[in-house]
Amino acid sequence: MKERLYELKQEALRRIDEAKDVKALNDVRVAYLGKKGPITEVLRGMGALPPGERPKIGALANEVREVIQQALEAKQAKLEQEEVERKLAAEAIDVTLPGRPVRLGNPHPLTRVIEEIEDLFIGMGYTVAEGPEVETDYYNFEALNLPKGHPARDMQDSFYITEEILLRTHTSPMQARTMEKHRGRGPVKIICPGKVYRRDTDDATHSHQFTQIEGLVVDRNIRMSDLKGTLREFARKLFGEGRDIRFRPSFFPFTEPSVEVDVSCFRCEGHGCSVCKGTGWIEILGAGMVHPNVLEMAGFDPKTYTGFAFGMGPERIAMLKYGIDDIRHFYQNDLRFLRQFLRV
Ligand code: FA5
Repeated sequence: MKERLYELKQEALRRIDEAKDVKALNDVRVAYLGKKGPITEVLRGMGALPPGERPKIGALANEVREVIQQALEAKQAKLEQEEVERKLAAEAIDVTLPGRPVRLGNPHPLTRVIEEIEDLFIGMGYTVAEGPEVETDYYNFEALNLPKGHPARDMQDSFYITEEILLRTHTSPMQARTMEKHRGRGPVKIICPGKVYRRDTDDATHSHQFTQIEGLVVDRNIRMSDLKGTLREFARKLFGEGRDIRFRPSFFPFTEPSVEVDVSCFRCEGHGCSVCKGTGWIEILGAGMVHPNVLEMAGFDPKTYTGFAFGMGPERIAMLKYGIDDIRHFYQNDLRFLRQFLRV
């Protein structure tokens, strides 16, 4: 029996030594020290020994069990330590490695132009107002002196949702909405940027969805000269000092008189080039003095109050400013186009 115990000890120590992980070690523990293991079996068979032998064999069996137990614990500690070291090695951070560059997003060129125009007017004391893109026929047309059936409605081909609701065709409904909020009392001084929709066929200069910025000033004694001074200031800040503007007679049902506004060509200084089609002038927006009917419908007394309004298309302005030849570039999200406007 002594030999059997000796053999068991050697065998167990070898298998402990060979165990590659905690699971294998556990298998060895169960195999040698478990209730059905060989050492327990040896102890059970002691009854067959002469009584003088029993204490010696019992002590030896306990000693073997103790040795195996200790070897198991030592190996377990070693395996755990190795595991920690493996993890540390795997998760080590090399602080000398150069960082991965973070690719920053950048404002869309159109957003930049809109923000630039907003800042410019905020600097002149305007506040920014925003209104709904899904608009009622009343605010989009009727409150702007365009009753149902008015032929000038054809100037803006519309996307109707119901007979009374449509996608706004311009930002001018914000004139009526803002004045109504002021309940007949000036001053009103706002700009309103936002998306607008028209059933226009897409081409290099037209889109069915585009943006506009509306401006509205209503107070006592507002004159056409105030409109001209404001727009001249705007043109100089946006296109450079030395720019001039000119008014050409036009027609909008909500302004009287109405004008188209041109800026002197910034490419050729007014001599004539391909940008200004040889005229020396570039059209940038529509404007005029708020029609008395519009003031009245929004609750303002046209005998006391006058006002001016203007509406521009930031896409067209951005195209001029940056020499972009096709409006569709703004909506196609081609990174080759957008990356040309990275802010540095
Ligand atoms: C208007 O929409 C008027 N509401 C502007 C206005 C406001 C006049 C206040 C008087 C007082 P118009 O239809 O011209 O006007 O459009 C204004 C600007 O929107 C144009 O100068 C142009 O820059 C831009 N625009 C018009 N249609 C399109 C289109 N399909 N695609 C891109 N830009 C367009």
